[in-house]
Amino acid sequence: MSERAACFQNYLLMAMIVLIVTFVTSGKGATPAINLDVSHTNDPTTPSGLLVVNCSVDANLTDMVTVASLTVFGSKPYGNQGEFDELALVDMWSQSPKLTSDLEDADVVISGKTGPENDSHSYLAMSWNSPTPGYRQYYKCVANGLDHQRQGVSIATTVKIEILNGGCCEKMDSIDSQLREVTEKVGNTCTAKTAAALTGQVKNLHSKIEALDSKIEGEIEALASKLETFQQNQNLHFKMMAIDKGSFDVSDISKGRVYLASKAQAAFNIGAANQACKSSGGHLVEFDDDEEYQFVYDFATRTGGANTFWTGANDIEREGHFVYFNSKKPVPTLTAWSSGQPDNADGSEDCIEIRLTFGLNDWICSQTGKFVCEVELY
Ligand SMILES: *[C@@H]1O[C@H](CO)[C@@H](O)[C@H](O)[C@H]1NC(C)=O
Ligand SMILES: *[C@@H]1O[C@H](CO)[C@@H](O)[C@H](O)[C@H]1NC(C)=O
Ligand SMILES: *[C@@H]1O[C@H](CO)[C@@H](O)[C@H](O)[C@H]1NC(C)=O
Ligand SMILES: [Ca+2]
Ligand SMILES: [Ca+2]
Repeated sequence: MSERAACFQNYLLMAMIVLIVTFVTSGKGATPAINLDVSHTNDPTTPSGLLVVNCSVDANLTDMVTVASLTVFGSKPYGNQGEFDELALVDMWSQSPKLTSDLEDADVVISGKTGPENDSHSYLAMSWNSPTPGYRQYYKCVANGLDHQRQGVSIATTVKIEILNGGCCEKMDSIDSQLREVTEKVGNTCTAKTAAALTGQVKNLHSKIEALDSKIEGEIEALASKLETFQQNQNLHFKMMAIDKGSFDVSDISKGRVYLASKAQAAFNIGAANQACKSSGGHLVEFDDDEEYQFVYDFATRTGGANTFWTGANDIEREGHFVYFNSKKPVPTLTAWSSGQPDNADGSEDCIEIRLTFGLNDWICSQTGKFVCEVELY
């Protein structure tokens, strides 16, 4: 037994009769009186790894007013919690922390102190680099001292250090990359599914819109044609309204036109007749072709009341060159001419009549007859 140990034993024997041994476990109570901090880098066994074991006592929180000694133990390499080696010690007499066993050739930095009485900052700290792979899993700290009655008190705490094999960082990296892989897979699946669903919905919408479009187009076309018909009808209505029915007999509608035959027979005045036609929304008749001539001839025949029905065709301006009075357009070649006509008989036949008993003929412009107008309804 060393001189120091013997001294401490005497001190204890003098101070107390019963040695009360109390184990205070770390984490019990709000603030533990004895703290064993074991801090380390993720893997202290790596060459750059650092392990720090620090035991401290806050005397204010315990009955132990005097901390006589602090001892740190480590479980045996690969050993159980119950098998400890004493590693370091500090006591109130020497005040110089010491390693008490060989730590696998580790370069240990040790610090610490105890007391004086009522000092709340007793501690014993050890730190060293890269513990050997068979590092100690458990560390224990024991504080021996005296309480207010100068009775011997002992408190202790034990901690286990948890280090992932192969290094925490590598494990974390591996888990991280696995997570990322899963996330990507889930993400891709979700995206692909969502995209397919969305594409389907968009296509669906497209075809619905197209269907609607063509429906609307059809409806618009139908409406447009209805409107056109309506406008035509309205136009027709107005034009029919504008015809002086007291002065004219009105034909059926043919190709959007009606023909008017003056009710009165009178000496023909081509200008006045055209003006009368204009008053009813038209002009002296102008045949575009034989078909139109035929329609008017039939109308005149039905109307009757005269043999002569005057037209807008004449060669007043230039003999033999027939034009229409209103439009000045040349009269097209017609096969409807009565045989031998136009003949400009006596050199004075410059207006064209429909003679019911003879056919299309040039005759003297001032002769008595009815005249025929043409009204374009639409
Ligand atoms: C150990 O703990 C004491 C008290 O908390 C502190 O003063 C000291 O700096 C610590 N030592 C190390 C190496 O952490
Ligand atoms: C411990 O108690 C002493 C005396 O009452 C006081 O001065 C000191 O601040 C206390 N320490 C702590 C950490 O509470
Ligand atoms: C330590 O504290 C106790 C109780 O508070 C007191 O009786 C004693 O005198 C103190 N000792 C010193 C050295 O201050
Ligand atoms: Ca003539
Ligand atoms: Ca003639």
